[in-house]
Amino acid sequence: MTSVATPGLENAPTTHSRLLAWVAEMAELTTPDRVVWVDGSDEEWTRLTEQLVAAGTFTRLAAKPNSFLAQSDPSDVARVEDRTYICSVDEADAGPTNNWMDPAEMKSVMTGLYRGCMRGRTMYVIPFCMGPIDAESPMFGVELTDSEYVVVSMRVMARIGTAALQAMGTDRPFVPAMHSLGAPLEPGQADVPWPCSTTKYIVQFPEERMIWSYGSGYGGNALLGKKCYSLRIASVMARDEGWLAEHMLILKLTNPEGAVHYIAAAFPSACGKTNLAMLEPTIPGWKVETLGDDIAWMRFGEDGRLYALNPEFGLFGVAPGTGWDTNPNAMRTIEQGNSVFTNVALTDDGDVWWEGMTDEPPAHLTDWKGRDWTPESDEPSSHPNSRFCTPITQCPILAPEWDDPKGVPISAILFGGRRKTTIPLVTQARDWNHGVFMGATLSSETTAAATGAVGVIRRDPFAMLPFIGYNAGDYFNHWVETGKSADATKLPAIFYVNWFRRDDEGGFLWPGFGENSRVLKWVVERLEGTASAVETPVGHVPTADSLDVEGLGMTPEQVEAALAVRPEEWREEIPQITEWFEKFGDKLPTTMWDELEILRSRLA
Ligand code: SAT
Ligand code: MN
Repeated sequence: MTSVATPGLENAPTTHSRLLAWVAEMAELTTPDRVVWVDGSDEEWTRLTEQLVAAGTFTRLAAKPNSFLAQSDPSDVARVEDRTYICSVDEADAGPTNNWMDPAEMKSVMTGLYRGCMRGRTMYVIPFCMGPIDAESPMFGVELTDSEYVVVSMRVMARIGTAALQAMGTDRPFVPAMHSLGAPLEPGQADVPWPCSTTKYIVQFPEERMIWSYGSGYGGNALLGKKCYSLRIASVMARDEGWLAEHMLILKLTNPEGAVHYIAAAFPSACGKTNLAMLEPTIPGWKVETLGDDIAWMRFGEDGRLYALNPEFGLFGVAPGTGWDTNPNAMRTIEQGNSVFTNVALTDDGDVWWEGMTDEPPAHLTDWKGRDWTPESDEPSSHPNSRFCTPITQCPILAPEWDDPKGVPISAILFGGRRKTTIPLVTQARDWNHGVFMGATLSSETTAAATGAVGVIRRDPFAMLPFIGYNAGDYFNHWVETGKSADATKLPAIFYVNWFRRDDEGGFLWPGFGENSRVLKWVVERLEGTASAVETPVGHVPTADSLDVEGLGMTPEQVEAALAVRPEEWREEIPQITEWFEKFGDKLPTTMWDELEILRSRLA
């Protein structure tokens, strides 16, 4: 315990001894002025949001109930993948796709940074649970943070506070998740609206199931229940325990006859997961309901099927491009308020606006950097990775079973990326291993969700490149083994989709958004054995007449171009895939080389 007791440390609302010892240890290291145990109540939300308004971090929106705009430091706007580490004991366990440092060395570096880093600030203790608290084995975590923005955002994104703390009892395991902005305040020093540090570390210790984050207040770097726990740490737990932690949306699709299928889909950040999860079908009689838009935990049920659960409680969606035309259900979700918007523009009547929300921009805005903005301005009003953070329970098409601790049985898994060429609109894998090959070789043009160049093609296996908490070769093998352990007739069918293919003039070949329901329809009809397909070297692609394009106004040539498998384009992929696979050495399952050989010979 601290020698001079930190206020708030003594009267903790728990007797969980490991938790108490850890909080005391971290308070002693970081020396906050006080410790506050977060209860998750409305009163606490009101107090903290008022504090954030007073600090200049938040602007209260006059036009949306209980909603706020945050403008971050312009340098702290996205995940920092080059500062993200998997500190496994053995470097080989981090693999070629993660940054690695020896855990003892990392702890020594970060202990130096953490020493005194909460001076002049409050340390908040946020007990949380990813997934329902009434699950058989609830997945607890506790985040320590000196950021009120993080506390408020975590309340939207996860089940936090007293209910989680009580369920942890006196001794249940939890993931310790330590976070600091790295911006201590000296006595009398004025604070800035968005404190952060130029030094940033986002660190996972997989063996200890522990997270240490420093220097950033932005979403994926600071809301530690999300990517750090629910993907990086959970993927390690999943490997050890025989389940899957994936970067996937979950949706429920009901056909005109009333038959229900649940679909999970993996796309890289900022490639339309939220839009697909909330899609409004354009084809009559079909219905989509939402269960999750970012993360799926999948376990086998007693019936041998794979069941998916969304561990989150809110949506942290990309704002630009979200509008009444493209995603009306997201608009209806945020309209109800209770939301935090980060790095979007402010309208003169106290509402938010961003590119793509409406066809016509308002005549005047305050942009995300706080400057006057008009349609003539050179820069967009909102940062391309600006976000809305909103309760999922406000989604008007939320499926009632979304928080069933059992999850929902998955019929199909889609993988997708953003590719201008080569990848057809939709392809069905021949079998599980071929589907794993599709996932392992998934590629996409980079987006603004991470700092760095935008539009560069990179391999993003299973859309998990920045989120696999261990060696990606072992991760591919875990997928292969998952297939082997299961009854093949009960496994989800796997598909590869690409909404982003372009024609020679650079225009999109497929209209996307609500029209993607036509692809979902084909997927379901494949499951039911009623849609036909052509067998191509890369898998089963719809025959021209099996994809419902009625009323779309596409010419047969356009449909053909969207579905085309061009051997010359695929032959260019082979050396790239070979080079990609070689990175993993003997960690790559031989079945992946076998699949590549099948592709090569089918193309010959
Ligand atoms: O920034 S987050 O990691 O929360 C969102 C994303 O990149 O998918
Ligand atoms: Mn994501």
